[in-house]
Amino acid sequence: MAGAWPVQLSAQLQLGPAGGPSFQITNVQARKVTSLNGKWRTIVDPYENGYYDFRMQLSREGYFLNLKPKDKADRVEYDFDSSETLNVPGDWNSQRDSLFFYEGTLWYKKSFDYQAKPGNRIFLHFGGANYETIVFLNGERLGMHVGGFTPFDFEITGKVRARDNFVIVKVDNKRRRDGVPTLNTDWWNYGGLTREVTLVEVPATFVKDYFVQLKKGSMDTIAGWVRLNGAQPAQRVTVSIPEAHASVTVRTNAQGYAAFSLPAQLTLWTPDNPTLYEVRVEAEGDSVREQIGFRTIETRGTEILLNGKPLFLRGISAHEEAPFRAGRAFSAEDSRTLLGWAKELGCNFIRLAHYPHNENMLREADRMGVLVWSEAPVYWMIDWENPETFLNASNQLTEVLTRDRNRAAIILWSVANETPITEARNTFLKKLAALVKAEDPTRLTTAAMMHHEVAGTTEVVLDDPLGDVLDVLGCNEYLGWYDGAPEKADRVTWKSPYNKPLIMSEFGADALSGLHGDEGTRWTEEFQENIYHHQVGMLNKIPFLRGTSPWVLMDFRSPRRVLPNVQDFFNRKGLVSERGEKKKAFFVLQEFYREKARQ
Ligand code: GCB
Repeated sequence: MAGAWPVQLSAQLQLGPAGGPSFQITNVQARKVTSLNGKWRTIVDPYENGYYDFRMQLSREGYFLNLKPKDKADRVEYDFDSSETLNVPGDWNSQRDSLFFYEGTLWYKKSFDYQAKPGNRIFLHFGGANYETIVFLNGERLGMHVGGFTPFDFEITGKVRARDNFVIVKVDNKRRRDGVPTLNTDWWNYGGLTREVTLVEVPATFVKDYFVQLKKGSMDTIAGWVRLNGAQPAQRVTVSIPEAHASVTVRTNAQGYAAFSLPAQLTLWTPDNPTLYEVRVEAEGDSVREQIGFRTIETRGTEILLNGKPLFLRGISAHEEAPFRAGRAFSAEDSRTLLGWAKELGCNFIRLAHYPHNENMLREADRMGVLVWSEAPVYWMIDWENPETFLNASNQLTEVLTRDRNRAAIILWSVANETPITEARNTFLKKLAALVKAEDPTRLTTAAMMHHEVAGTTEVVLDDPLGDVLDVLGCNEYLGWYDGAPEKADRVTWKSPYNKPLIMSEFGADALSGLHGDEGTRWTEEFQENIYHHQVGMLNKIPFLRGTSPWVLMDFRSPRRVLPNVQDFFNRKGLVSERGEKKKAFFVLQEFYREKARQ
């Protein structure tokens, strides 16, 4: 193919899993943004023909070039502009029947004009794309991101034109053994540009990031920091909370960083009274505002204390699955529906399994007063020995921490779910937990771990060595479903060598909404209801139990769930069906939580 070759071949072939950029603008919605949501042209490319040639070298006719025939004899074997469209944000699987099971590469293209204010900087922002994303603007490669659930940005200052820009995105959701998550999960591997895409325009030096939360152990002092990015990193920056008559001015250093401390008399954020304050961060040439809540969270022995008071976490686990239309959830409305059901259950807490959910969810949780467990997609079997896999996991965790560290709702960072106890895994997860603590000393760490029975006794023990470094123990158990009969729960006694609070992070049973029978008939609502009755009896007897988040709020799609006429590719452990119907067990949990709230 003749003509200018706009990209370097060698730079193209970065195939490693941990190519994520560290650059991330926070609180994007408070900036000057232009949405690129809507219909994008798409090409399905299972053989990656738009990327590699027949020698597996970067193709010189790649789709990222958006070639057009130069004359009537010219051969170009693709055409975005007459290809089918998909909506962004949105997974591809639920939008087109032929993509239902698709796992591979799909190309997206969008054209746009853009007039930037001279001197300003422009970024192309992705709220999330699953799983590996390579982004091109006007034929030039901007970079790659790995990980399906966290935001990323590419600077396009000086690259974006007033007219006829085309952004082309290669999204590949093939599962990988060394990926995070890895090959096997129990949820649908929804692919594509699953979250919003925007252009963000900021001043030459701008407020990139800040941490504004109560100082650990204090209820009247905010301790935080601000980070500027740009050519003039040293500036005066004022952080203020007008409603609380609190303000402090600091000077950022040559790296654009300044720490600050700010005394403030605040009404603390609680689930019953989720007070948010407008916080302003004003540098010399840029300012950002955000609604932020303030609360403390700590443990004392087996207690969890919110604002110094013991608390029971009346929770529920949830996937990022869209109510009523099955697919990846992404909107504020989706979040409000899911959190609304949780509130109806009597919840003050939600476990957002098994990966970072979209930002709307966290913002709505802040507003609606629902405490949050946020989780890294380190699930089941990960390539524990692989340093690239560790980098990948820590990168994804850092990205979600960066996005959400000002959300009062988040009290727990979970590093993993149901991972096997081995030396390599212990090292991997202890390192991840340490990273979280270093990044965010104000919140608690946890993980959903496993338990075991002591032979010849009725004792069930949670003694995973990971518990040593975590603040709160999480445990998944399926007594009555995968593990014995429902009555087994009546007999067991729970033990743990740790003087730490326990959250029963999962228990439950499948039931097809509307399927009825006696309580001994599997898949019926009555079977599920019965398991919940036995669970409640058992949970009430665990002295160090400080929370529950049963599995799961709503039925969700999973390729592992194949039983015809019952599962039909849905995990049916929801207390609510994907059509919003409440099952009988919903009301058992609701009653348990009413009782807990009364205590
Ligand atoms: C688990 C997993 C969860 C599954 C659930 C189940 O332990 O953590 O992701 O969906 O069990 O339904 O088997």
